[in-house]
Amino acid sequence: MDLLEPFATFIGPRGDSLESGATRLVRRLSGLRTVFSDQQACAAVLSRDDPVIYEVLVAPVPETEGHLCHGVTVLLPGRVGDEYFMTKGHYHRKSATGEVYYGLRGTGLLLLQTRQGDWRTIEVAAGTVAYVPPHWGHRSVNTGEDPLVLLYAYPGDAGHDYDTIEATGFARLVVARNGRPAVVENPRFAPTQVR
Ligand code: M6P
Ligand code: ZN
Repeated sequence: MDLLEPFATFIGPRGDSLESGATRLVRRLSGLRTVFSDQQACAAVLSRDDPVIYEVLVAPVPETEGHLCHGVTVLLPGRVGDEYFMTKGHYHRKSATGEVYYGLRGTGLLLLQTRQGDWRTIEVAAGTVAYVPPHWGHRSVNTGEDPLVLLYAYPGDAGHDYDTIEATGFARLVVARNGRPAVVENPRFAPTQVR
């Protein structure tokens, strides 16, 4: 039996420093071009700058069955056109696996959807414990003025399926309307055909 040494990671008061060998993934707008619906607005921002949209601090956990992958996402405030900053979003490669989020700071929405196009939102703020059940694709959206900081945990063998979201998009967009977040239909959404 392979025993992993128990460990803890330190999360600072701003939720932005996970130590103990955590890996930091930095996602900039240039790597998220297909995520935002307003391509003109995206190009306009990129002509000036390549802003960080979010960072994921990943605790050093093997991505295998039995483990619990966990870490912290720091999603910055901002918009591309009317659309709030958000994560790429994914289903789990092993679809029948869930995920838990715990809100540490900021405000936002979790956007959830099935492959058939059913969708839900969950409001998240400091103290929210949100559950993503198996089979639901998920994306985090920062609708506030501060970084949205979320702790997450999911089964080690879940894996990330980004291809489906790349192909279909999300059923709903989260946009600013009169300065407030609104969840609107995505005209380009193409749900996966049920085989
Ligand atoms: C959450 C978790 C991570 C994920 C991160 C960013 O914190 O689900 O596994 O990597 O969000 O989301 P994405 O990978 O979809 O860009
Ligand atoms: Zn996930």
